[in-house]
Parts: sequence; C-alpha cells; structure tokens
Amino acid sequence: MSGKIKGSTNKLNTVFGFYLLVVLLFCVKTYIAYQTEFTLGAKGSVQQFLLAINPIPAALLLFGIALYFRGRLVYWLMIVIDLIQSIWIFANIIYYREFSDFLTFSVIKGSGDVQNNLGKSIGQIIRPTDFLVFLDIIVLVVLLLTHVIRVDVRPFKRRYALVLSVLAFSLMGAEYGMANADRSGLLTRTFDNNYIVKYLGLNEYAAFNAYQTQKESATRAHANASDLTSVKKFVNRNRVSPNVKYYGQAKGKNVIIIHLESFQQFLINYKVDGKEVTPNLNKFYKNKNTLSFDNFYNQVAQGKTSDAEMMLENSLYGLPQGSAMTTYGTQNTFQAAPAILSQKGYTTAAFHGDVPSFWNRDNTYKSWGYEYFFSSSYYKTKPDYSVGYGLKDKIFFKQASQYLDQLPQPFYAKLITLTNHYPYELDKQNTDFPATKTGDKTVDPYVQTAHYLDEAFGEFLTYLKTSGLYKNSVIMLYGDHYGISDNHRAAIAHLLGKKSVNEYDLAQFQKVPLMIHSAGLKGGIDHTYGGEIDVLPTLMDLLGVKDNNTIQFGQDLLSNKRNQVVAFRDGDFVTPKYTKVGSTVYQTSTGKKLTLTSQQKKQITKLQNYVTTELSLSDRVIEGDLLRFYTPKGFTKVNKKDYNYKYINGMAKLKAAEKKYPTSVLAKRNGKAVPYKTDAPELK
Ligand code: GP9
Ligand code: MN
Repeated sequence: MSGKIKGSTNKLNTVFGFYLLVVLLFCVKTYIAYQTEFTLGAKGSVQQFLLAINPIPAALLLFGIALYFRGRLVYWLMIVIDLIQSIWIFANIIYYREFSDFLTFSVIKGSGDVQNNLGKSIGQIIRPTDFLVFLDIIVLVVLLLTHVIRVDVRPFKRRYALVLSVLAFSLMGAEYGMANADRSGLLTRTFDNNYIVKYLGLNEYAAFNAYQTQKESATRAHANASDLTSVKKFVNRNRVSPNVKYYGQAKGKNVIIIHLESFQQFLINYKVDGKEVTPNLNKFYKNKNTLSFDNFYNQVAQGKTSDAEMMLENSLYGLPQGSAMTTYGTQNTFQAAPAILSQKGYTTAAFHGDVPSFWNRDNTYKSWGYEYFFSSSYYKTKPDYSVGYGLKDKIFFKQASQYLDQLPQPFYAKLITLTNHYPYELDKQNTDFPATKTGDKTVDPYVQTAHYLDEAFGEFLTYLKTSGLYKNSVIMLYGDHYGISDNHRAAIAHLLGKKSVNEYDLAQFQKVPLMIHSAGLKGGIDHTYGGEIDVLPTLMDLLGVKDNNTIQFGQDLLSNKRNQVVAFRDGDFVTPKYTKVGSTVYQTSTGKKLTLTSQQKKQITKLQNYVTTELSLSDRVIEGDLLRFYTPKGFTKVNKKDYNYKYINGMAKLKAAEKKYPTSVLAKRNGKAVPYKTDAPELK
C-alpha cells in the first residue's frame, strides 16, 4: 500500500505529473460547478458528454503555458493560472445566482450604465460554500509547501510543451465541431451564453465574449454624432402622416401583445382533413373590430425571435449576422416601445416561459425600459409543464394572467409563446389534431403545435373577456417568423397544393399574421404591403403618441401615404408590384417572372437603392450605438440601473405599485382573482 502511495507521489514529483494533477482537479471542480451552480440544460448524450469534457482542452492549454518556463516558477505559474480561472468561476457563480446568466465583459467594465446593481447586494448573494472553488488551490499549495509534492527543477522540454498546446487546440476544434453539429450557428447566431458554456466551456465563453465586446466597442468608438445626420435625413424623408381615421383611436388603452411563435399566415383558415387548424385565431382574424393584414411579412435574419422583437419594439432591423439583442442589447441606447409608453404612464411587462438569458433578453429588456420581465422563475413548473424551450402555452398563459391581473393600468404587456417551435413536439395528451401528410417529418407536426397554440390563445381570450381587459385593451397578435424553412420545398408545395414552389412562392411564404383588435375599432382585412418594421409606428399612431421626431425605419401601416416596400434582411424585397429575389424580378400579383422593360429596370434600381440604404442606415444606428447621441424631445433616456427582474424584486415592486396605483384588474375586483379556464391536462 505504502509502496503504491510512494509510486504515485513519485509521478507527482515530476513537472508533467503535477501538471496533470492540476488539470484534473481543475476540470473536476469546473464540472461540479456546472452541475450545482448553473442551469445549463444539457439534454441528451452528446450535450452531456460535451459538458463533461469541455473544461479539458482549455485547462490543458492554459496550464500548459507554465510548461514553457523553468524551475520553481513553473509550479507557481500553474497556481496563479489556477487562481485566475477560479476567480472567473467564482465571479460567475455569484453573478449567475442573481441574474441566471454569465458575466459579460461589458458588465465588468461597467462602462455606461450596465453595471446591473451587483455591488449593492453582493453580501447577500455570497455563500460560504462558494469559496470551495479555491479548495484545490489551497490543497496544492499546502502539498508543495510541506514538500509532500516535491518541485522538479529539471526543465520540461519545450517541444513537449508545444505538443500539448497543439493537442489542446485540436481538442478545442474537435469539441467545437461536435457542438456545432448539435447546435448549428452556435457562435454565429449567438443565442444564449448558457449555450456557449454548455457546449464549449467557461473559458471559451470568456474568450468569445471578450472578442464580441471588443468588436462591439470598436464600432461604437468609431461612430460619432454626425453619423446621425444621414439617418435623420432618411427617416424624416420617409416618415408618413398618420391616417386621421385611426390616429389616437386606442388612446389610453392597455396594450396586450401576443407573440405567436413560428406562426405563418398560411395557417389562417388552413384546413387539415376538413378541420380548421386555428379556429380561434380565424375568428379573431375576421372579427369586426380586428384590423388584419394579409400582406404582412416577417423580416428576420439569424436572430429569428430576437430580430422580430427588435423590429416590433424599436422599428430597427436585426443585423445581417447574429442577433442584435445579444451583441448590442446590453450596452446600446434604445428608444423602445416600453420606454416610450412607460414615460406616458404605462406599466410595462414582458412574459416568457423560458430562461431570461435566451437572446440576452435579461439585459436587453432593461435597455428597452421594461419594468417587469416575468421569465421562467416566475412560473410554477413540473416536469410535464414544459416542452422544448419552456412552458407549454396553455400553462404559460394561465400563470401569466395572474401577473397581468396585478399590473397597474394602463399597461403594455408582451407575451411570448413557445410551444409552436421547431421541432414541433408535443406529448400525446395534448395532441388532438391530425398531422399533415407531406411525408416530411419536420413539417408534418407543425399544424399540431399550431393548433395547440390556437387553443391556448382561445383560453386566454376567454380570460381577457372575463377580466374585462378585452374591452379596454388593444390586443395585438403577430407571427414572429417562418416555422417551415426554405429547405422543405417539397413539403411546402404539398401544403400549398402546388406541384412545386419557386423563389417567388418562398418569398410569399414569409407572410405572417398581424392582427390588431380594439373594441370599437373599424376592423377588416387590410391588403397593404408591410412588415415587422412597420408595427411600432402603427401602434403609436393608434395610441395617439406623437412620433414626429423618433428614429424609426417603419411606416404606419394605416397611413395612406406609405410606400409599401417590404425589405428582407438579405436585400431582396416585395412591393405590391414586384417581388425581387436575387437577380430575378416577379410580378407580385401573378408570380410571373418579368423580363424588365427599361422603365421597370429604373423602378427596380430605385427600389433597391431604398432598401439597401434603409438596411445599412439601420445597421449603422445599432452598430454605432447612434441613439446615444440623440434623445427625442419629450423622451427621457432609459437608466438600466433602475431595473431588476429577479423574482423577489419583481414581486416587491408589484406589491408597492399595487398600493400606489390601485388600478390593476385585481384591485378593481377588490382582490378577487379572475377565474381562468383551461383544459390543460397537466393541471387537472
Ligand atoms: C426562446 C424563443 C425561441 O426563448 O424565443 O427563439 P427562436 O428560436 O424562435 O428565435
Ligand atoms: Mn421565434
């Protein structure tokens, strides 16, 4: 036995032995932290495997730096490197406990106003056990000082050090390859910091975030106030006067926005086996007080949902690559709908049954001036309450309604649904609708989750009527983006009852619903051509909020003077006359491919110019953070420090608001809860 111990300490008495011990201890503790301190949501064997091994490559690489040095220094360098990495883990544990997200360098730099108020409460967040992160370092130091492990002063061959560095990089590459195969676009689309840590590791996350922050500050540093001149010129030239018939028609009403996940326009009135997929939405679509738009397009790029949110609430485009919310949401200055309306006396709240870090909502919503963000921690959950990204819609709406009831009125509330999300999975007990029979496994269950979403909406609508909110609110519904991507051409053709589909059909397939309902509003199907960029000015005009000095790229959909040019993020566009895809132009009304006359060519060039200018100016606003140079009259700059979305803070804030402004649904009913009917089997 003692021989065995001796043998193993003997190995530890070499530089390489010590290095392996340090790496091993570090990887084990990182893995323990992953499992106990963070909610990374590793599902399935690939993700579990990557989570377990992801600390190894960076540890080999970073501790390997010490191997290029000589003598005792090698040992102490490893200890210092360990200490630095452990401080990073430690800081993230504490930050995560408060914000359910990882630290970013912009938060650390605290430049501007993104500090997130951590200093205030750090004493309350820290637990004595957090210091266990440093345990292995203490043990190693003691072992070295007591000479249980003896320092080996023989030089470690640089050649071997190099081999180890190369090995570490190759492992990182292999790991990235596996990660990207499981979640494509991991780094280009930048969904969620949790994903990067889950797939690649805490150190890789640090490196990636440092790179992103650097890139973002560089564009910001290069921009200056004069860059706004051309933006203002463009925006002012294209601002349209509102329609007097609609302007201010919904003044003072609540706004309830329902974000219909992956919901396409073709689903409206669509039937499978003679049954309507979305009977509740169809009825709402035709309601005499609903304005429904049937030529309304999604304009998102890689940022998908986050691009839709960016356009809807800022009238700024998402970026050509990645998500503007993740890259610029934390630092930038915005003049978003929640901020505008909260300064007009509205309570503002976002609801979503997913973790707050997805699409960096937890930080971006602060920049947008959302007072409340009711994300996953606000909802009771059981294993069968969730599917895919989070809460099932029926359960989500029911629980969200309890918070909605408590919001002082008027309020601006956005509810983001989830269940109708790729890969459209739903348990048997919730599936009561036939799948389509295109033979494409990805596409066929789409109508089933859409049907579920429709039922959930139906239940929520009943609640809105019971609570009285139906009468004094603008209820706006929109589909955020396509649910069936262009890769499924054969299935799309099948769904549309066509032999095949071409580029024109696919462009038209980007239509999503937009419905705006308000009691007393003159409704109807409006055929104007528009897109997500146009929603904010439309809503503001309906609410009678003057916007003649804002930086918004859209045009009020109800204005008679709008230009009806729908820009797609790749520079293609649709107008009532033309649908331009790549170098081909189709006639929008017929889908016929056009051989352009010189007159038409001129028109297309002009339209293309407009689209390209619009997109690039919008990018300039976001990438240069240009809104920091301009505060419209009557608008106060948002102070991100005012917001904290943690459950206890949110609840305390609600309580205080309730006392000060007893105008919530609940207060008006003297505290009597609004009954909510749902047939969700999980709640029975
Ligand atoms: C996640 C949800 C999905 O919280 O909003 O985003 P998507 O994948 O549709 O962009
Ligand atoms: Mn989405």
